[in-house]
Amino acid sequence: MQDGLKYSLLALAAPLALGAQSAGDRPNVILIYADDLGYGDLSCYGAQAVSTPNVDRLANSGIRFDNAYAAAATSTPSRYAMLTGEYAWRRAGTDVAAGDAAMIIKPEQYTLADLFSEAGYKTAVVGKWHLGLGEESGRQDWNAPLKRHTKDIGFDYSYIMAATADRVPCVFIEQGQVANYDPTAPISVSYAKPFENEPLGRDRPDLLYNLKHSHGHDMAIVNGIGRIGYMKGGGKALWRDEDIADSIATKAVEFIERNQSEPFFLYLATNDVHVPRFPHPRFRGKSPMGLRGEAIMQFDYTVGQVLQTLDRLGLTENTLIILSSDNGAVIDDGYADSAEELLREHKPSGHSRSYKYSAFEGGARIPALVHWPKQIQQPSVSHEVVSQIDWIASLAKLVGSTLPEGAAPDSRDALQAWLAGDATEPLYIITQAANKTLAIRLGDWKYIQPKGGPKMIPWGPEIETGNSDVDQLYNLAEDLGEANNVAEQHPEIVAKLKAILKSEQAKTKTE
Ligand code: NG6
Ligand code: CA
Repeated sequence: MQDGLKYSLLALAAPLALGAQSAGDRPNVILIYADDLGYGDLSCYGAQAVSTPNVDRLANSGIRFDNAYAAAATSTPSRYAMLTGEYAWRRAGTDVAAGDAAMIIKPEQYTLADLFSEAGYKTAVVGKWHLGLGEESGRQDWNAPLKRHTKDIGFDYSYIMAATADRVPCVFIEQGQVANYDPTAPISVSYAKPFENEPLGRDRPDLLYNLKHSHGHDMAIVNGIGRIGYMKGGGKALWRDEDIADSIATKAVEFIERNQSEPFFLYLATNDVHVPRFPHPRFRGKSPMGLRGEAIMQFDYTVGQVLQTLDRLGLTENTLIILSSDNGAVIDDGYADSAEELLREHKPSGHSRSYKYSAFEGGARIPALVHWPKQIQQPSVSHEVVSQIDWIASLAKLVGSTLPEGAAPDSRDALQAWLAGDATEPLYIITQAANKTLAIRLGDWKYIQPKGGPKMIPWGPEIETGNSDVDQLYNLAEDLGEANNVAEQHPEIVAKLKAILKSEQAKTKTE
């Protein structure tokens, strides 16, 4: 089922009247954006070892894409590209961000949130942010309102984690201030040096009572788990990892309830299934895959909370939900959570090669589901090659907006592909691996730029980078697993894809 390239199209919904919706008719839009959820991690994508009934409900009455891509194989560049419509490789400072990074998207940049805000939507981001906060890296005062945050780039409401659950500060930030702030425990954060008298994971394994690290993650200890970066204070504002998903779901549901009578845009970025995987006790022991399987179940539960809320408020019919992930799957990403040992037959990347970080398909090929009962009446599987980079231009068309000059430079209108599952013309898709290697997909062909360097990631996870000294060309229709490099047999296709990449790279303005 997963190598869908070979399957014929299922019945597609009747042609849609796409384009600007009349003002009173505009759908609510919810992006449910998972973290590190792989192509093969959902039952609607063929997973057997875990069941995801709420996500499957979207697939059963929406469009399921089997050739969808994030713009990058890690979080920060992927989210940057998705929210701005500009490839992250065009900009310095868009690699995986520390928890004390300054805001990577500048207030003057146009974002998906600006688009909806200007179109009269109420906008929110709830969950994992990972795009920096404040004006200056390492100089934020976490005990006061942040000088720059999500409201400066179009979000009316926010309840976010600054970076990731494995990076300090381990607190939620609501409307630009630490939520549940505890004045008795002022917060200090550093990525440069430890704080005196604060125990570190590398010295005090005895304090790591919830999860031990397998690589990295040996600095600050919060909730019995080692993190990246140093932190002091926080008190009652510190999150408990087992409650993160519920906090995110609650704030998302409250936002929907508050805005039920006007159009809203919700970017719901879950912490699941990123490390440290430490789901709520009610999921414990429920998956044969252990913590990683339980984190997938918890993700599905969050989706269920959203769907139940929409049903209860009568909003399901005219809410467009796009569910996807920021990058491909990863198994051991730095904590000894038995993900590797308990995997058995489960294939987090489906039949794709490699994982998160990689230039191979496991890096940026992601699940993607689109659900909008009012427009999409019949379920289908779409084989169109689609990318998140095109969301902003496509959604602009949907709400009848014109992007300002220079905004979202890499985003193209692919609304027909995203909402009807069939494209008028095939678009090429560029993806970026963790080492900045670029790959391009056009039709069945995928080309990976030559880049020297190790074949395996040298710093921790056992993952193939996709690096090679020579051109790589794969025919994904015949060889989804990227086993046979056919660059030498098809020099004309290599030349064509190289030329497209070259002209795209030439567009980058030097800062
Ligand atoms: C890596 C982390 C990994 C994860 C990743 C970013 C170590 C050893 N590994 O550096 O655990 O946090 O960065 O993941 O620190 S992402 O999905 O947010 O891009
Ligand atoms: Ca991620």
